[in-house]
Amino acid sequence: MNYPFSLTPLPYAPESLEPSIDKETMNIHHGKHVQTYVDNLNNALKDHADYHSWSLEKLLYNLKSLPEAIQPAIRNNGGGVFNHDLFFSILTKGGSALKAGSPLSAAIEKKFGSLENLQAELKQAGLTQFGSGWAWLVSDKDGNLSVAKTPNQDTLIEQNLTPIINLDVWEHAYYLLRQNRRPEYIDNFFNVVNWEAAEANYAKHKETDYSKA
Ligand code: MN3
Repeated sequence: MNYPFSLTPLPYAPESLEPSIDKETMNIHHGKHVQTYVDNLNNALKDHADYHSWSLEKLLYNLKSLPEAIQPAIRNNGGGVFNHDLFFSILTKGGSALKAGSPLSAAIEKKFGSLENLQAELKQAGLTQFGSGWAWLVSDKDGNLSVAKTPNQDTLIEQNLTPIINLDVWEHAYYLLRQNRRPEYIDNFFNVVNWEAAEANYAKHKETDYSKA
């Protein structure tokens, strides 16, 4: 995917994550917030034809080599597009189970002891991200997992980490249904995580190299 970027369609109906995440939140989150990131990303690149062939990952990995005038817009809006494409792709109606004995399941047990422990750590990362941002489960090249958090729409692309799942803790992700109750939103998020998609993301950890994006 390169310029002009477009909004990735939701891979399911906006109501399908109910009651964990409501239809109206999904419609506004995807159709308004993410659309705005897409539009602002394209606007920032409009007069910079040199970068029109660059993928989103390449733009984000090489952020510091871009013209200074467009760096903040690419960081915020390019990051916004990347983060949300992942986020919506790792959710599914009713959630899907982590397969016992799978490579991801084994890596989670090795690092966290159990899926419950991992979820507790992700929840803690999401709760302690002050203001807006994201909590992440990521893998390094050797398949070692870790939990991370990023402010705003920052990504972990510059660190060359493979994202497995991410959790949006911006208020726009939950405020309509849950107001200030971020812990309740995070608990509900875990009900709709698509662990099959997470497994597919984990399978890419050896080949992830954003320097070649
Ligand atoms: Mn969001």
